[in-house]
Amino acid sequence: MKHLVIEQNTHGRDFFISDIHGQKAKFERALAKVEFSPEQGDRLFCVGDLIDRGTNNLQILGNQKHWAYFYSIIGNHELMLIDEFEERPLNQSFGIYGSGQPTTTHGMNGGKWFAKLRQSTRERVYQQIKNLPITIEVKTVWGTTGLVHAEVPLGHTSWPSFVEAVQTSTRVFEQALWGREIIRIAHEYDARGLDYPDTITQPIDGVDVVVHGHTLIKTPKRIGNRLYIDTGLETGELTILSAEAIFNHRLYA
Ligand SMILES: [Mn+2]
Repeated sequence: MKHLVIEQNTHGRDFFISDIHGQKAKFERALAKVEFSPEQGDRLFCVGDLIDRGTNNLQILGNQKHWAYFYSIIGNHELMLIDEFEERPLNQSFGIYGSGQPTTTHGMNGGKWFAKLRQSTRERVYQQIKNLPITIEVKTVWGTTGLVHAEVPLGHTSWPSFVEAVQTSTRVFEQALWGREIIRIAHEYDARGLDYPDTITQPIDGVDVVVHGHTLIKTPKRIGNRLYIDTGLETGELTILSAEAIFNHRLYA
């Protein structure tokens, strides 16, 4: 899977969102809140998990595919879909042909909609998702933003080395898409009212901010230069942050 470097936006604004999970109404409310305008050059970056749980998966995927400047990286839900498709490239045992066979990991995690699609649609969705990058780097006037779905694993303190390790190490790849170690440590320290240890606040070099989704939180949460923005289920609304807001620290403490 690719790593993508996106140069500075010379026309409009850049926005970051995560874990849309097929929820069209929430997605549209988030865009309306910031008056998102692709016509004026605004760009949108999703930190993975476009799909599953909601009922508008194909529509969100269609938006990602056809809108100008709607980028997304891959999340663990996209990864589960890829695994499901590659294991069973034909959908004979699912959906309208369903025969009570055991479901897949993807199916158990909000992904049953995929098995119900006709085969040509499944192939199209698979191709789109398989082509999503795993990491994106977005240059902005204020600094560089790195995007990866779940986390940069503990002990990785250089963005360029991490980006390379994701490509070469299965373990790092899986942690990058599924990991919750850093935020779990932060929650433990929060619960005890203690300052975070250096192991998790040590900045990741070679990038100014790293944006993550994946782990549900009440409000956007910063740990060192890692920023977690998945508020989609806790508050019922998706968080959408502009690059300007992120770098000026206006929307998170
Ligand atoms: Mn996730």
